[in-house]
Amino acid sequence: MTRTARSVFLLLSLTMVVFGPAPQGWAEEARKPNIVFILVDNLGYGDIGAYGGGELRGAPTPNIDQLAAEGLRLTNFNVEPECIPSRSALMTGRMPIRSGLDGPVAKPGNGTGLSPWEVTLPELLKLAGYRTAMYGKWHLGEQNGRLPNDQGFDEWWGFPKSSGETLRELQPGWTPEVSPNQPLLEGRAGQSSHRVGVYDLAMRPLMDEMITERSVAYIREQAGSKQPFFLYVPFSLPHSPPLPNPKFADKSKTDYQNALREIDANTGAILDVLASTGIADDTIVVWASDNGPETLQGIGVQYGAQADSGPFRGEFPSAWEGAIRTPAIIRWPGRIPANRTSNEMVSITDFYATFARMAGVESSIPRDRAIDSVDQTDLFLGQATQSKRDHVMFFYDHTLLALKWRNMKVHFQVRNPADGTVRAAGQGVVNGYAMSLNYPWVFNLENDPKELWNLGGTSEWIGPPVAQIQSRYFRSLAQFPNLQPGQVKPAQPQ
Ligand SMILES: [Ca+2]
Repeated sequence: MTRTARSVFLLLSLTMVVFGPAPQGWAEEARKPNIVFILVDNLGYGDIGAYGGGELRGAPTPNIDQLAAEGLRLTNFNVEPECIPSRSALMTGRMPIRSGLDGPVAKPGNGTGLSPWEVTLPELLKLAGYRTAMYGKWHLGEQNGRLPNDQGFDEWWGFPKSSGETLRELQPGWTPEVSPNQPLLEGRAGQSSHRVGVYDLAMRPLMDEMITERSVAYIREQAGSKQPFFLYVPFSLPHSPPLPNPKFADKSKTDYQNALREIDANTGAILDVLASTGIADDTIVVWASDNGPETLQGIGVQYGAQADSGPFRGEFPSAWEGAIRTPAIIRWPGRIPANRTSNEMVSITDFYATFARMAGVESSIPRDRAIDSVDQTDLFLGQATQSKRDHVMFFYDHTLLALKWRNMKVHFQVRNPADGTVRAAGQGVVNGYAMSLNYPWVFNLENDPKELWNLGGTSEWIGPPVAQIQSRYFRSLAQFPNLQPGQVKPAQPQ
């Protein structure tokens, strides 16, 4: 083995999926668990009751809080700085920079989006005999060949991009000829997706109800099947514009508060059908947010009382905790101990290896690419108290913004919202800026969750372990080059 090969091997041993033995009795399980993955859009850590919001925010979330009480509540769940990277990480188990999706790069017409070369989570689960479906927001490509039915889902219905586009028709000068509204699409594996409507402003408040109806119908339809299913439910709320369904439009509340109440009710409808069809005990439910809050934008946005990052600083797109730490609840009755909280470090990439193991297809995780996912089965099942992960790297727009290691965090470049209080809607996200640092900023996240006290000058010792993690990543590129935006396959290593 050459020196390079040896170091790459070492790197893989350290950074790739760590498999343990199957838990006791695992193989005897007659039925693989169904998986329902609910992902909300731009909801902050402090928004729901189980994380200190809910009623405090004038928007009780009893269904989500109950789900948390019945399962595992993660308090150190790490996502990516923005929608596309987070969804890429969930689907691939890879840091989105490896997939060319570490920023807002899925531009119309240039064929970008998740490469068909990627082996997605639903593709893995299909190898384990799962049926797969998705209803809601994709945001990983908008053209045939890059849509959910091309990427492992048997069927899907939803919209390919961001809900923010529904505001276009209110914007002065807009004409649909040059900037058409986003289509609503539907598709099945092996066929092209086809247009079934338009996602415009009139449709925006109705979107999550339609997602919920389809999800409930799918669960009802699958409940009697011998095959397990994976249902991915990426809701559109509370992303801007957070317009709730008219059924939830309480005039004494803000749109955002009403949107939170609607999300809770829709979550409840999905949980109810799992119970009424008798499959709740056979079903893992995950409820998480893809990234932290945004300063809501656009015409008609109500001021104030919007998404909240709880005890953390910042908003998306950044690597402040407020952006990259979101709620994540996991329930599996009888298997995942109820009413448990863990502050162990988990990444959104970790569901890939964890579900692969739970479904018995961990040996099918590809070996011809870097996989950053860590199997967290033991932590989730309460058979381990510690995460197998000790760090997360946060890239955005081809830049390493920050690295979390143990309870410490090092920022290399800072992304900030506009300074001061928000004076105009859209000021934060749209007017935000990148800031280079003379020396990295270091924070002790347990002692200082708000990342206010830079310990860079007094924590110089942290340099070597953090540099080692960075080196391992950069060395991994020699064997597994990153995909560039729009690229289908990685270039051969030199
Ligand atoms: Ca998002």
